[in-house]
Amino acid sequence: MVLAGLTAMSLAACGSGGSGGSGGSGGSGGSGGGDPITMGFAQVGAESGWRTANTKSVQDAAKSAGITLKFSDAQQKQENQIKAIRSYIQQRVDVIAFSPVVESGWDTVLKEAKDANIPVILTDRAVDSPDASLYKTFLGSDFVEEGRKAGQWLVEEYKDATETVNIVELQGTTGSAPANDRKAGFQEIIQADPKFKIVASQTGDFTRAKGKEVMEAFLKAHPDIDVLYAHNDDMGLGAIEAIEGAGKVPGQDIKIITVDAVRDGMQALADGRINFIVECSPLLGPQLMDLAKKVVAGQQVPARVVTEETTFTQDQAKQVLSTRQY
Ligand code: GZL
Repeated sequence: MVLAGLTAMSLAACGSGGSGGSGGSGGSGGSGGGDPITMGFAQVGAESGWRTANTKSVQDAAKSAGITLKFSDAQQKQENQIKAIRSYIQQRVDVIAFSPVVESGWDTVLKEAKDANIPVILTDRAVDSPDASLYKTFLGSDFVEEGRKAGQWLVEEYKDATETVNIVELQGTTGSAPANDRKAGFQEIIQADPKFKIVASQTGDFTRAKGKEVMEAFLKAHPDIDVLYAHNDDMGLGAIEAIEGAGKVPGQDIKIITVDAVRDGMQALADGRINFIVECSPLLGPQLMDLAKKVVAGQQVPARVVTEETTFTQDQAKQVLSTRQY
């Protein structure tokens, strides 16, 4: 009777959809019996400095929290992430966490996790599923706001300009939440002034190599580029190689705005080769482990946990560079 009562209470406390995690007792921690929790984490890949820092944050935080971590790297392929999630369901982990490489195509596998009573936490990137009961919470940045911040700096930087400002844009991975939202937020701000023209916009898949390749093509097609807006530092750093290869001075001939604020990006900002960086923190590990413990224990958690982040100018980068964790 007592056990039945306790089970009923924990189910009632677990909020939207499914049970808090008492079904996923494969990690033996799901029953809330104080045993270590087992988390299955399906990472996007290792495409950027941001991703490397994010992986380290998750792995270090799991260790500090006493959570057993099963980790997979999907090499930026959705099918690999889906395979990894299915294997975690088979292994009956207590909780699954992942950063969806793209926004769509997750409902089936998330339903399988829900049917197996294994709670899912979205971290870093979101999904576009209308069924919010398929996951317990989303922990990550507001990418639209990051795009707005990039646009607001540009508007301020060119407030006295009367000529057309030609912009090229290196988008993140096609279909990913950060690419869609950083584009939308930036567009929302600059469209207020017709002098801002995006003359080319293409994905660089968040990597340096692709960023360099696409920027080389942009430079050939558009000899009069004024600004580059890159959705992450790594593509911006690749583009800098292309800009220098074309005999132009990054940060002067072509002003550069990026997102992330990883060490190499902040170094280029301090050196004057990037003009402005919008921070996107990869250090999600501690908050993720905290949320996992609550979810497995069947406690209520907020549907959305937005990470705190700021922006950096060249002077600010010089001041903080030595203190950066990643
Ligand atoms: C953003 C994250 C993005 C980074 C890129 O939260 O998903 O993916 O901005 C990374 O550097 O590749």
